[in-house]
Amino acid sequence: MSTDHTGGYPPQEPPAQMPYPPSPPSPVDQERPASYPSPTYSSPPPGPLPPPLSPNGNGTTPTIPPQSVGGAEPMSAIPYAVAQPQFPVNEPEPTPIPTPGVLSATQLPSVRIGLWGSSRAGKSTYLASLPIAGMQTTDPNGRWIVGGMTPNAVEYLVRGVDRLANHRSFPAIGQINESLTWVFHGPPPTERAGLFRRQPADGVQFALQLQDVPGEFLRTGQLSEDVVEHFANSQGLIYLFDPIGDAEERTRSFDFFFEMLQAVHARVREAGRLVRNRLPHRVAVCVTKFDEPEFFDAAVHAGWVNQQDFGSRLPVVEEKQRAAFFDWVCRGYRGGTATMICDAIQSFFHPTYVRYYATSAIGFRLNSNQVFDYHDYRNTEQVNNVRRIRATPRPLNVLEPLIDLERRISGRKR
Ligand SMILES: Nc1nc2c(ncn2[C@@H]2O[C@H](COP(=O)(O)OP(=O)(O)OP(=O)(O)O)[C@@H](O)[C@H]2O)c(=O)[nH]1
Ligand SMILES: [Mg+2]
Repeated sequence: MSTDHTGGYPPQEPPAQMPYPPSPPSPVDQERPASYPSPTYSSPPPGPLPPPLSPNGNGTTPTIPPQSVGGAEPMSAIPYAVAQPQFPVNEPEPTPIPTPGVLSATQLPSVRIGLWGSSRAGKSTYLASLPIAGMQTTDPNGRWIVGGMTPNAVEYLVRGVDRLANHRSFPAIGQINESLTWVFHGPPPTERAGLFRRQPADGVQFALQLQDVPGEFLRTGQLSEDVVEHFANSQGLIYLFDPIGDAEERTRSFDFFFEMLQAVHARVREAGRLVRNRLPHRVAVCVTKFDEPEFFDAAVHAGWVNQQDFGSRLPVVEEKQRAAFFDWVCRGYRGGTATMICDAIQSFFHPTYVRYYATSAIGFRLNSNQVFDYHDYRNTEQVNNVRRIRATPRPLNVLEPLIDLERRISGRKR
């Protein structure tokens, strides 16, 4: 297949491309190109720079190594120390209960969302982590419950949660192309609960149709009509972008993605549903495996990661910087064909329809006080040559992209 995948193909009016910076952005040296907004810090930036790290595998040189913070747990701010809250020690880590049974929801508004990602990008783990994320929601108005609408969908959920939370293992390699309808029950919208505090506010409910298509099914030349149809008829798309995959996989990944976009674009055009020559879908682009040290450290060094100063003090990429963060992941971190994925997303979809997230289905390992520790946050381990999850999964930015997609599609404000 030709590598020139973009030449001359619609959609027209491609948006201006961000110039690729020669080096990753740094909040310290202030040399970040204008196209990369400087990350903001909730605390003072680090002091004198330690010696630079050696270049990472993709040719970029991290400029801001984290400071080494000595002492007892929790250590480790990113990359500066913030006053540590006191927590009771020796708290056992709670295991979430499995998801509830079949829910009757025939009258629910239904939103169809396609889930796309290259082979091994983390699609099945993402789906399995959704009910866990729902149970762990910290929304003061209540939690989200994710349930299946068919026995198949329930079985998929229960199996996935059991594997992830109880057995701490990742989903088996996908074999079948599963179509799932799930119901999401959420707390009432914040504004309403605030404005009409004395009235019993209704919770939010919607049904979501998703398809867990194993990467093998998405390979060039194997794109089935059903899959194209599913994506063409979806109102939203979740694109899981794996920052880790090997070079060969990267190239194939772009080939699959581009082939799918072309096929879906043609189908939507035939149906007369293009919006100013672009696809009408709302899109959530999730950079997966944010917890993976190889990638997370590079993002920290490049200055994209802040740390919350409350609760578990989790790492965050600030909302207004997420588009630039994704641009950096594609062009600055991965490079090669990944840059074309960025271009394709910006060309096929309306930029205002696309939002970006730093996602982890398993989250970071927290210390025994449930606080993030920069010196020991890896949440995977090898046991008898099998990759396992080290601590209770704490999904990060898993439910948020979906809820936000549904809101944007249904036109609800919250
Ligand atoms: N560190 C980390 N690794 C992850 C995460 N999610 C998935 N992985 C790793 O990625 C592998 C593939 O994840 P899957 O969820 O099976 O990926 P998939 O996209 O469903 O794969 P196919 O169905 O084969 O296309 C897992 O076995 C894990 O090793 C995550 O959140 N963090
Ligand atoms: Mg899978």
